[in-house]
Amino acid sequence: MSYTISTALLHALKDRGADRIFGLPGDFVLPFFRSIAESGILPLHTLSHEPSVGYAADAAARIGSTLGVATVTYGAGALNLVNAVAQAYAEKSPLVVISGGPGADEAKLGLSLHHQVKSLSSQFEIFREVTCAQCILCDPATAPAEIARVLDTAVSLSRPVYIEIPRDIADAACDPVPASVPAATDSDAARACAAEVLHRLLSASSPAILVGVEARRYGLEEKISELCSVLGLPVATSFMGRGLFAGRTLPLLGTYLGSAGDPHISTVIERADCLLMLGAIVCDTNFGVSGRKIDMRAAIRALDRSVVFGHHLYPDISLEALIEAMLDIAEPIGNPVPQKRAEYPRGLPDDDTALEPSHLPLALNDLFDDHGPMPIAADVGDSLFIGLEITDTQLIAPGYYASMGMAVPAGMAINAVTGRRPIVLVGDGAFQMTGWELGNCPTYGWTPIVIVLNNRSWEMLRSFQPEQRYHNLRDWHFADIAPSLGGKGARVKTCAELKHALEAALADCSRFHLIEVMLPRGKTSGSLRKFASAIRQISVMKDE
Ligand code: S1T
Ligand code: MG
Repeated sequence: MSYTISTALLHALKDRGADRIFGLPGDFVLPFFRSIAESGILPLHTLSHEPSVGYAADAAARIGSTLGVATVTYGAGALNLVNAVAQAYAEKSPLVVISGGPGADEAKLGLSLHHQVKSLSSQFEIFREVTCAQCILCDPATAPAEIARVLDTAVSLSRPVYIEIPRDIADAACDPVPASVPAATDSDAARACAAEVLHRLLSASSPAILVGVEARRYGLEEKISELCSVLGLPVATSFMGRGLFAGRTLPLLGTYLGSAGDPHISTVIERADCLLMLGAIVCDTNFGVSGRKIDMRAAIRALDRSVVFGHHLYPDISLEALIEAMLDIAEPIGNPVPQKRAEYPRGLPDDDTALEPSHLPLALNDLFDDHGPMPIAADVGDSLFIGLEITDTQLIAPGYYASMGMAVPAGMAINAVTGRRPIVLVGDGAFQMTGWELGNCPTYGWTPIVIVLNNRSWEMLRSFQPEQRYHNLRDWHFADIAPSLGGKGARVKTCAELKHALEAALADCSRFHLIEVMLPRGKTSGSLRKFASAIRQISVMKDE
């Protein structure tokens, strides 16, 4: 079989688990797009704006625990992607950015090219800051090794990478890309580390386990649930790790969110005298909103291929190697106390009660009880917090970096990857950013159920700063635009209307449904209220 740089790259992506490409073409990347379409190696989904391409590819990576791929043109296209890639970097999603680039002869002309910023390498420099490995494929002889190096780094570090293909080289003949080589872990070191971790857990009087996103990124949910079941210790997920273990038998307490979350879970995690943190990103939304704070000196942190406790550091131990080594020697620790699982509110009134944010979890928990759980994509704003009050299910949400606009493209990606209809929870402000992308659903047969929480407000910001009028938004009547985008819209104001709109959406799998839920300004879910007051308390403490 003969390869070009483009087809060698496409095969390498597929061999490493990528199953589709999201993109938006431009002249610098047209040769690569032609190869995508004509080779048929991976399916291509085009969207309408690059931020959405980035969010969708990132979500595909998250939901499939594999590489996501975003393909864009040089300059105007790629720079439009930077924020989405930054989010993927911060939240550890292995997003492969493929950008077209100027050809060698064009670069030699000495003229400024269209889409060029300061210099031809400005774009490369910008992406260096938001990716963990980069290359420009300027030589067919070195391209296969460069592609392997960059893609394998994305897989092993679970972070975005950048590949630029000069447009005059996309069709050049080259060798196939070497097969991936799993990053090596020293198994003796992993065993020694596992023994020390278990010894510390055994010697503690109230140990606990907190699991974060790396469990999903590295496809370790199964093994971690097995380990947790053997150990019999209380287990919670971080905010970012919410949705982990959905549908498994693991006795999970729920999601830890400091003083903004369930007080029982906060007590267990904050009072632990040895907290095993498995793949949890240490950030303010994960850990900062807490009055008491976790004692990091007594914690064991396995993250970013290293394990740290106290002043000890075991470098180069992947989470997988640690978990496997622990599973080999783990035994039950003490007599686990019966664990109290988080309980979620149910029972939406079937009457004309005016809708408030607290009704959304009732409606969705009832729906999932009746029809089984569905995956959820939640945007920033109250949607993120309403998501915390819904039964554990697969969830894609940018809980840390918190860029608005992800949920609609992420919901479309969930639909593409899993073939299941997702629920998208999105505020009116966030919907204004990327809601138009729904117009691409009919092309690919995607049928998400999109719930737009229309409070005519940037309500989350209002909860930090109540007095300002610039948080007010106009009423855009989002349900009315659904038919022209190829979907069905319903605008609901009462509990009964919401219930019936959800049932109607579920019964009609032929198109996307947009349910515009009218909510009052000045009201939020209980979870956002607690989060905002925890944040306010922390800033008061800092001021004092
Ligand atoms: N721009 C982007 C891309 N992401 C952001 N997170 C922000 C700005 C700041 C921001 C928030 S929350 C919020 C903004 C503008 C308002 C969200 O409004 P809406 O989607 O209507 O949801 P709700 O009314 O439920 O709050 C955060 C805190 O960073
Ligand atoms: Mg709003």
